[in-house]
Amino acid sequence: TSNHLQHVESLATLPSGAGRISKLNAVILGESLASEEDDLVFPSGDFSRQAHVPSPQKYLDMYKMSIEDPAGFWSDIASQFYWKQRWGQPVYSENLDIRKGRIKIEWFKGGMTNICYNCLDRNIESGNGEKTALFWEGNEPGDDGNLTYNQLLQRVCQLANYLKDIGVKKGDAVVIYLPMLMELPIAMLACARIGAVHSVVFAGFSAESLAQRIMDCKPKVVITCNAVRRGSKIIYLKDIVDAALADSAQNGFAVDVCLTYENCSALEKVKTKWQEGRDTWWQDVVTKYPTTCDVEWVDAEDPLFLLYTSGSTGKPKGVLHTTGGYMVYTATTFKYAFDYKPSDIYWCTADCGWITGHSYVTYGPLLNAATVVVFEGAPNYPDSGRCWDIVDKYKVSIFYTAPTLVRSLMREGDEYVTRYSRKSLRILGSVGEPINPSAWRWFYNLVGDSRCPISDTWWQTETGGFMITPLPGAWPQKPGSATFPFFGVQPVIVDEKGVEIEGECSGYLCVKSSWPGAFRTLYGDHERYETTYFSAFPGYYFSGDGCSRDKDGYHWLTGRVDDVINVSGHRIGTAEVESALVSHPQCAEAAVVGVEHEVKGQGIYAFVTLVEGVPYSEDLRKSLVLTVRNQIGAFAAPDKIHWAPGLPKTRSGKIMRRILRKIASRQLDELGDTSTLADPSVVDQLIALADS
Ligand code: 6R9
Repeated sequence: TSNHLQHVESLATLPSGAGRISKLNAVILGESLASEEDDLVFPSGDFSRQAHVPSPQKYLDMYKMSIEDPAGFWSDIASQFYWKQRWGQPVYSENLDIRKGRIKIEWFKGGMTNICYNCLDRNIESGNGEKTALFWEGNEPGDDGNLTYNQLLQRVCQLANYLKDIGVKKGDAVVIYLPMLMELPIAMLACARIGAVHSVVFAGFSAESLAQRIMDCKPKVVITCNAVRRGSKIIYLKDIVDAALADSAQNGFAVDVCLTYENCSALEKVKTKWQEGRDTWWQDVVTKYPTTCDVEWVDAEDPLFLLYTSGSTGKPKGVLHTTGGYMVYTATTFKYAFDYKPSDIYWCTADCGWITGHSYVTYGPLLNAATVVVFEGAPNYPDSGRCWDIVDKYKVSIFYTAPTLVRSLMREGDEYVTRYSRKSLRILGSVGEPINPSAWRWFYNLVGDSRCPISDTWWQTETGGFMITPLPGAWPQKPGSATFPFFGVQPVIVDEKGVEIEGECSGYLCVKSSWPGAFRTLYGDHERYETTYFSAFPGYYFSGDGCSRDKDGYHWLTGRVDDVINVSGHRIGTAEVESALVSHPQCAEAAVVGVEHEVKGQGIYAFVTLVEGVPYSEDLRKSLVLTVRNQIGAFAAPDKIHWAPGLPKTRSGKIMRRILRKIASRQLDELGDTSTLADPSVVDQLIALADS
């Protein structure tokens, strides 16, 4: 069925002579203690024995089932959720082949359910009402709170009732622009309860980016807060929202209501600007509503949320996820990849403004009745031990974060880690970019005391949930490899002609059949969905990532192969940064490439040419960087501006980024052929100006 299956089968059935395989058998027999040999890191026998998937064989059996009978496999799992009405037949239908017509993916169509009901009411009915759903840790140590499942449901219902009362209906969009307060998952769940479509915008985005998203999805209401503290800084979010709403209104779309939470952790009481008739304090209205609210039953294929993400052109893409398949998929991936048990305390450091916060702060964990830590602050405030302080305080057992955070803490020294016990930790997780083996080992050996498997989860906003991920009890790990596909996922590696390559190889990572958590379209632009993801390699979903597979069938992600840069796990399109730069009145042209960055993974390196007669200066550099910060957000600010009198272009006028990448990374002896350039001398000019 799949060449992946052959790989893992051969791995599991090799004779036990080789050292590697006898180790593997030891794992299967549950005899091995945590040990490291060659490049393999084994879970301990104790760990494997208690795991949901305790052995390669068990993984293989389940994987095989999921590929041979996806409908049966996923129906069994879906039956564990509450459905007002069961789905019809077929369980799923798909067309991933652009040559055969419109791309279409549907799962559990005809089934009526509600994801908020499944996160809250269902878990309360099964006896988890008094279990802690959320622990909230504020920016300031000592500032904290918590909600049980019962209390969370009440809060969600109050907001849901308020939203209904102001006219929000099934299918309406709601934009949420909040920091990591409990009100953020509350707002997401309240939308889901009434069938409204939430679109969370990361609260680090600028007013312009927010306005762009508001104008695209046209929400009735925007939910925000007055201000937030982050580290020692205070950020006045409402001012940013005001600017975005003014911008949007000027462009013909006025938002009716701006619901503003008064965030008490923003201790300084500043006067929040107010537009009467539009702005409402959350605390003044929401708390007056009843604490129960009927559920809006929706079709499995009704939209749940929109989340904008960067692509290789300037305009962000509104990735649309629907309800039923996403629910089943996030819950299942969470359970298996983190080997989740009811006694776990789970903390994911991602912000709900990104997909990780949707699937693995809010939905996946709550669907499993997990206890989730929500952290408002910054990981280095008041010092670099904050994460481990939080781990000890809440007895966190599953800690999920990004390589960029691991690398930045690694630089601060081991002392910040060893000062804390971390005894509660059981499993570690990594997401957002490839984790370099050295960071992997530091995370594993130091943070996890060499006893916690690392789930290095490869997935995307588009995939909804984990695609390639270790199942921590099943497989020995290789530092830096995301290992094997999750149940139901058929990854393939293709060459530049779109031909699947077998065995040990590297190429473009595609997926060959649908999975329940897949996105269904780009909001308002199904054609862009088809061209971006399904046209490069007809017959497949193309991820935009490069990948290699080693002799044992392990997958190694190698990063984006398109014009997307991954900065600290945040996707940023080079075109977006370029268009921000050229909007500066003194910038004529810009070309942006990614360069290796010690902490961020990739940094943003911008080549700019200036309007005729404008001299380059330090002030101009600052002003260019500021333009990007203002238009996209601080996280997209270029690390380096390289003034260029001219850019290397082909005779047809195409910028040769290959050459720019080499110059940016100072690999000057690898520039390759420059003879096809319209003016080869610009390359020497650029090199001469590189460090000025
Ligand atoms: C979940 C998320 C997706 C892109 C993806 C890839 C990179 C994410 C990774 C990883 C290697 C991992 N990526 N996880 N690369 N190993 N474990 O990050 O979604 O923001 O959409 O980014 O991130 O390049 O294509 P998103």
